[in-house]
This record gives sequence, structure tokens and C-alpha cells, in this order.
Amino acid sequence: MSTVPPAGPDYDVIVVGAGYSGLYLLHQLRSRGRSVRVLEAADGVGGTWYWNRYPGARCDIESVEYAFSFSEELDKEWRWNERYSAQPDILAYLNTVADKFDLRRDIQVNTTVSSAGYDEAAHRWRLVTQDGERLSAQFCVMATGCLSKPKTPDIAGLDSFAGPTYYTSSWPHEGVDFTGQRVGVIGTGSSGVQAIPLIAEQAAHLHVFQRTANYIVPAHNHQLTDEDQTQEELAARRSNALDCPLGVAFEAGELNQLPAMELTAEQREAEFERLWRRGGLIMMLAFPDLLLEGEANEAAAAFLRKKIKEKVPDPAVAEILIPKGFPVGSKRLCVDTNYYETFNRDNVTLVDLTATPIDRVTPAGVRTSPVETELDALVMATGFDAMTGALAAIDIRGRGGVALSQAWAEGPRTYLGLSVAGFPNLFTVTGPGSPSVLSNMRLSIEQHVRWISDCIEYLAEHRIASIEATAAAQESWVAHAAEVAAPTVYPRGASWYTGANVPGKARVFMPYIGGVPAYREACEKEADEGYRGFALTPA
Ligand code: NA7
Repeated sequence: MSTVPPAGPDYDVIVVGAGYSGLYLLHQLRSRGRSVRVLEAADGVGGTWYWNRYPGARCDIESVEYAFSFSEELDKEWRWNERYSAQPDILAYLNTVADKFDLRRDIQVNTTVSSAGYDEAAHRWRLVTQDGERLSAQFCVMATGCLSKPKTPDIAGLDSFAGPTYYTSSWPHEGVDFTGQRVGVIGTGSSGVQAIPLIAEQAAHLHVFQRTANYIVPAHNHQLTDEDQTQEELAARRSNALDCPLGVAFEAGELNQLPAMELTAEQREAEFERLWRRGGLIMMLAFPDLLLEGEANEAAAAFLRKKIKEKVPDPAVAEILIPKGFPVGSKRLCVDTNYYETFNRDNVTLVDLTATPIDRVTPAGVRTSPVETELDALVMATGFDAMTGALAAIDIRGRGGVALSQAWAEGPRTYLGLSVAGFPNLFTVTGPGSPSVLSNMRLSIEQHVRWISDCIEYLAEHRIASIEATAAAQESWVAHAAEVAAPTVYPRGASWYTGANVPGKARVFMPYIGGVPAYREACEKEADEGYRGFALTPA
């Protein structure tokens, strides 16, 4: 029996997802004359920024660096309000992009793709939606996002709770009023850290159920002026970001280049303090050896512990908030506004799940051994099946009907995070094996979109019917990615970077840590040399 569903309307390219990636792909491919259909599960554009509407949802990359770089006209028309944009502003920006470039006419919303199979004879992808609609295209681009498939929390009795349960990853559009309520929040990653201070301001009492304390740096968010976002400023930042491993802008000389232990303890402290005051994820670049296991990382941990104790006077509460058992950075650093201060409030209780684990959720609330906390509402900030979850949710089948889930049973394997051996004409935007979540996503998305559209153009010009990563190129990239990750702290943490947050998921460090500049060079080399890591089949 064939695993390839029959054809329907046919396009050059089908893009799955209408977030940052899908919108830019559509604009780019269409302007190069391709017929494109974007399929989006939500009833609007925005991807991550469509779904994550919880109070405090905010980007941890600065707004001016999160803006698309492809249109000066767009730059001039749009003004960012804050250094780190809140979700409504980013969603409004993406809607503006969709309107300005007339993208909506090729975006089909309320459309969830259930399967995608490669028809080898026709060199085409055949897709079927949950509603049974069939579509096909020569190329299929998965713009499905890295943090878009919520993980199902493994907590007994969750469905039995009598009050409402809200997930940060699919927050009600009309918002939630917690006034006068006893609220429980489970989860203290980036989403919980952002939501907790705002929920605490509203709720009668907030109970925070913390399993793992994270390392947190302050955002020092502030309003932006027009001078902060002139064309010159945007251009300078975009150019600086290209040289930074994380794809974020810093000025020449702004970052210390010396290993931590070559400085005195006082100098190290001053350096940490300087970046703490600056705010944001740049703390991870305080020392070139900070993300390697050892003294530099331990010095950063000691600095961050000291900050917690300064902010939280109750030593017992501060102790619970201090991260333990994993190096700084191995779990994604959270960026906060008033998080620690929230635990100084009378209406907030921190529950240490390492001491009293959740036994089960009951109709009345959450039972941790040995007490039951009665609640009116429950908030789950429990994270995502990151990087591969959204792909695994689609039955993707390549040559010979082989399922992607089967090819990736022991963890994702890609060439450059863009392509998978055995899956011709399929591209993944910011897929595993690319810098993706370890970089400014906007920058990495743009780089992938340009690479993919250049590639599709090349194939058309050279009358190539299909392109597929060779097994050899893929194996060598996977080995290289593992080699550069090995000396770093990243594979050590039980993080979503490694799949450790999802029971049963293969444990593999998924993003590429070699840095944005080196990665871009590898992609450019591949294209410049005529896609030597790929097998090309003439039409
Ligand atoms: P994260 O960072 O994966 O955080 C999820 C949190 O939920 C984390 O504190 C987890 O604790 C906790 N969690 C998950 N399952 C449970 C159960 N069963 N019991 C108790 N606690 C649980 O997701 P976020 O949405 O906050 O952030 C994801 C990314 O989005 C973020 O890094 C930014 O890049 C944007 P654990 O650590 O597993 O002990």
C-alpha cells in the first residue's frame, strides 16, 4: 500500500507555519515568482507570539534586533515601545508585516497538517490536513517553530481539578482576571518567571510550585525613543550581530575577551556586575570560557547566587530560589522583571517540589506530600516538546515511506539543521543542528529563509527536480555539532535543549553551539560550492 496520499492543488512550495519564518518565507519566495501556500493551525499569523499570551509574555531579545531586516520601509513605519517587547506588540508587528506585504491571501489559517509524504516518482510532497484537504508541492518547508508544541505535563489527576487550568502556551485571548483568587503556578522556566510577578499582583494568594530553580538575569526593560531605533542604529546593530556567536549586537570592545581566571576576583566581579546592570542574556558572554564547565562557570553561579540573597531577605526562601546541580547556561537563562522581589510579598508562597513533590492534582488544588493547597485556578507553565515536537506531530514520510519519527528515533539528525537525508525537497527552518534557540531567532530565521529561497532558485535554474542531504554530509555535520558541544555546559543540563524535559524523548543536545558566524560560513560554503553535501536529481 502506498504511504503517499493522492494529490490536490499543486504549488511550488508549501510552507507549514505562519510565524516569523513562514511570513518571511512567503514574502521572499513569492517575490521570486514561486507559487506558495502557507498552512497555519491557528486562526491568525504570529506563531509563538500568537499562542503565548500569558501575562508578562515578552521577548528576551531586544526589540530592535528582533525586527525583520529585509525592508527599510517597514523599519521606518514601525516603532517599538520597549527595549524588550511584550507579546501584544510583537503580534501587532507580525500582523503589520502580513498586511504590508499582502501576505494573507496565500495563508490558509485554521489548517493543521496531519501528514506529509514524499512522492518519489513525481518529486513532490503530498500533504493532508486534519480536515482531509489534500495539497501538493515540489518543496515543503517546515516553519513549525522550536517552541510550539506544548509538552503534556506528567502530573497525576490534572484533569480532576475543579477550577480552570490555564496553559501559558495557549492562553485565553480575552485574558484572565485572577482578582481575589487563590492561584497555583506550576513551572518556573522563562514563561513562569515572566508570568509570576504579574499574577502575584492580581491574585489574593499565589502558590508557586518550583521543581527546578533557574539562573535568572534582569531585563532592565525600559521605554524606547525614536533615537534608539534610527535606521543607522538598526543597521549598526544588525551588522554587529552577524559577528556575535549568539547573533546579538554588541559594540567593539564591549565584551571582555580574557578567560575568567586571568582576572582578579575583584575584576571578575566588576565584569559580572557591569553585564548585570546592562541586563539580558549577554551575561552568558561575560567570559569566553563561561560556557565551558569549570571555574568561570562556577564564578558566574556564585555571582548569581549572591544576587538572589541580596534580593530575597528571607534566607530560607532565598535558599530555595538558588539553582542547584547544573551549570549556568545549561538550562536557558531566564530574563526577569521583579521575579525575585515577588517572593518578598505576603501573598506569595514558594513551594519547593524537591522537598515536597507533587503527589497529584485534586479537585480542590495541588497535593504535595504532605499537604493539600486549595486553589481557585491553576496555571501550567510547564514548557514544550522543543525543537522536534512540532515536526513529530505531523506524520512526515520521506523516501520509501520512512517516517521522520523513525529516522529520528535516537534523536534528530540533520544536515545544517536545514535538511534530512532520506527526505528530499524538505527543508526545516531553524531545525535541530542549527544555532536556532541559541541565537537571535529572527536573525537565524532570516538566514535560513534566504538560504532556502536561494537554493530553490538554483534548483529551478539548473532544472533540478530534487535535492536531498547525503547521508555522509549529514553524519559529518552531526559529528561536528556533537564535537563542538562536548566541552560546553550545554549537554549537561536536564533541559529542553537535550529533550530531557519530555519523558521518553531521546536525549541529544539539539541546537548547534558553534556560533552564528561559523554556522553561516558553513551554509554559504555549501551553496557557493554547488550543494556538494546534497544529492541533486535532474528533472
Ligand atoms: P521551560 O523552560 O521548559 O520551563 C518549564 C517549567 O515547568 C520548568 O520549571 C519545569 O521544571 C516545570 N515543569 C515541567 N513539568 C513539571 C512537572 N511535571 N512538575 C513540576 N514542574 C514541572 O518552559 P518555558 O515555557 O518556561 O520556556 C520555554 C522557552 O520559551 C524559554 O526557554 C524561552 O526560550 C521561551 P524542571 O526544570 O523540568 O524541573
